[in-house]
Amino acid sequence: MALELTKIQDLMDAAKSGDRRSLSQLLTAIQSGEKIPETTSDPWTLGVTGPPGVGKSTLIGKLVERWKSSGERVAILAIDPSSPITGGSLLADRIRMGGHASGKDVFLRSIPSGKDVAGISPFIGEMCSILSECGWSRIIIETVGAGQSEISIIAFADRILLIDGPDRGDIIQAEKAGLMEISDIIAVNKSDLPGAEAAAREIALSLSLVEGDERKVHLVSAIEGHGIDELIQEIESCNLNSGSKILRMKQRLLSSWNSLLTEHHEIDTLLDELCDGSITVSDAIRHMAITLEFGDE
Ligand SMILES: Nc1nc2c(ncn2[C@@H]2O[C@H](COP(=O)(O)OP(=O)(O)OP(=O)(O)O)[C@@H](O)[C@H]2O)c(=O)[nH]1
Ligand SMILES: [Mg+2]
Repeated sequence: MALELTKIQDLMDAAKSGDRRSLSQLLTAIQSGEKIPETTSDPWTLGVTGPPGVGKSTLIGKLVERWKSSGERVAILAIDPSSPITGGSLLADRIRMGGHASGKDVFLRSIPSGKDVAGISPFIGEMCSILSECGWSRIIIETVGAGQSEISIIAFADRILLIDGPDRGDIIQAEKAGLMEISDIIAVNKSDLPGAEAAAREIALSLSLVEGDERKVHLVSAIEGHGIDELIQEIESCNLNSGSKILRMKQRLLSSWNSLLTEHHEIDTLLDELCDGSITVSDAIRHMAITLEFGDE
């Protein structure tokens, strides 16, 4: 059910003065497609992605610890494709992030996506804006980098950290998913395990083959806390206008465009007509482009 505008405004006011319940309700409203008034805030966002189990949440726990101690307020949006329901995954994420993922300066939201990971992406930008408006100065988006749809989410972050593991399979998976290209910062985690150094060397070698690619590979251990300071320094000084910006913008445009098309009021009719052969795909696209609704614009 749609929330009234005054109710949304009340939630915004309460969330801004620190009420977490109101903030959660606002995020839920955004996720269910409610239109929230635009904000003027400029969110600080970091996407953290990488193959399953490489230590993303553990490493985020370390980043949160450092940022908390320097006075930042950290919000984490953990996109969880394995969980179809809210709640269950939250506890697991908190545990993985360690004791730092709690307290008044941390806000953790698990977003269960089930199979429809790409369906989440249109809302991520808006969620980040609201979080920033409510005083969260560091916003982290964690996705399991397993496929194209996760890229559409992570592209809403202004800087992207790719975490790899010591296994060759992890690196191949990250490359296949196109994560290498879109990432600004690359780290190999689990440096306490054999194989991590070789993995970092291998990635550095493949980057060195691309002219103009100056990214270096950080070797870190989230468990032992090694390499975290250097990694944070690079995250903080990341050039937001690097080569990956155009890829991010392209992804943002594509996901917003996709959601406009899939929410088109005549989509079902057009699909039926495509099925019975009375129109072609080009006809459908032309029709949708002409009749798209762009709100007030
Ligand atoms: N040896 C070692 N193990 C680590 C390190 N970081 C994380 N782990 C372990 O790796 C496992 C997975 O860690 P998570 O932080 O849950 O990894 P993740 O990438 O967030 O996992 P998903 O969200 O399920 O994709 C856990 O058992 C961690 O304890 C590390 O630096 N060294
Ligand atoms: Mg995780």
